Amino acid sequence: MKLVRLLGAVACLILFQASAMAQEVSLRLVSAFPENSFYVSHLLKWVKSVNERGKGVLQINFIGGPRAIPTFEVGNAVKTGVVDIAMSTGAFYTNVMPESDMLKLAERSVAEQRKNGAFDYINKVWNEKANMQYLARMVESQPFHLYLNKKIDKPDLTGLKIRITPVYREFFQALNANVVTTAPGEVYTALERGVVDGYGWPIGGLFDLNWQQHTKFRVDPGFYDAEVSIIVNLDKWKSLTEKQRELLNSMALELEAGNGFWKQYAVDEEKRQADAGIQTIKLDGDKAKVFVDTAYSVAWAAASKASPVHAEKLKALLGNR
Ligand code: 173
Repeated sequence: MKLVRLLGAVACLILFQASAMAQEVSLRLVSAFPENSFYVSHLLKWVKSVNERGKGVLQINFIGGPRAIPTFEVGNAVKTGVVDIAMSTGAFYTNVMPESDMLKLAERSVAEQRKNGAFDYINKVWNEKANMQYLARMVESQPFHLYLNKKIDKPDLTGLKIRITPVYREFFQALNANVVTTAPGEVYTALERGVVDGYGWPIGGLFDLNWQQHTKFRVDPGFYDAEVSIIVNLDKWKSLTEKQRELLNSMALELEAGNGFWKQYAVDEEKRQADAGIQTIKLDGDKAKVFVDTAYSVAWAAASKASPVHAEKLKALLGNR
């Protein structure tokens, strides 16, 4: 009799475990940024807490960086469900929709975007055009800069070849640059071989891939705001239970609540660049204003041309000029 009871208990336990496991979903995550970038370490800290909090509910399984899915293919991989979830920036998936690159133009924090309807509007567009749920913006307060190996004394890049992504295209072309698009993973070699005279990148992260070894100047001021976000395949998102979606949403808010971190990171990285011997080319006063105004005006003009209705709406919701 005792044995029967024991067997019964064991059977119950197995059934209970099996049903708990059946409810736990595992999401496949990739990063469009290289695995050794700081963004990925930041992401993996978050994944760790999701997995701790999500025991029996939801787990995230990090597959890898661009070696798993090349940088500019990550957007399509999320759209089609080849992967469930990704960390990327809009500039890497303009091949999915042109609107993706507009988030760099945000002059309001993601906390404000959640309050004023921008976040919902982004999700409407991302749902409809990219089959994606826009889960969280995990990088803010990281202006982009132009980095150079040749000295300039005015904002004119005539005769210079500059590495870009869609982030910088219109702006650097407006400054007369010749441009070449590459993923972050190819910048080091392009610099080392002298294929490019400079590149666009945010204030932070140069050291992750050793670009400081081949960087002489940073042009100030910076412009726009680097956007790095977490996107989820919409079919996968819809297939989740209420509890699983709630977990991801609350973890997204927790991640964004830590975004103040990036302000100090910007200060630290600026100092680190100076310590590494990177000199600043500082455009002052009017020149600085024209530089930044041009950056925004050419980018919004390109956005309006590519997607007039969404650009106008996003400009009203994200912009501040
Ligand atoms: O320069 C880039 O590769 C780029 O577009 C980007 C966007 C956001 C953060 C870092 C880089």
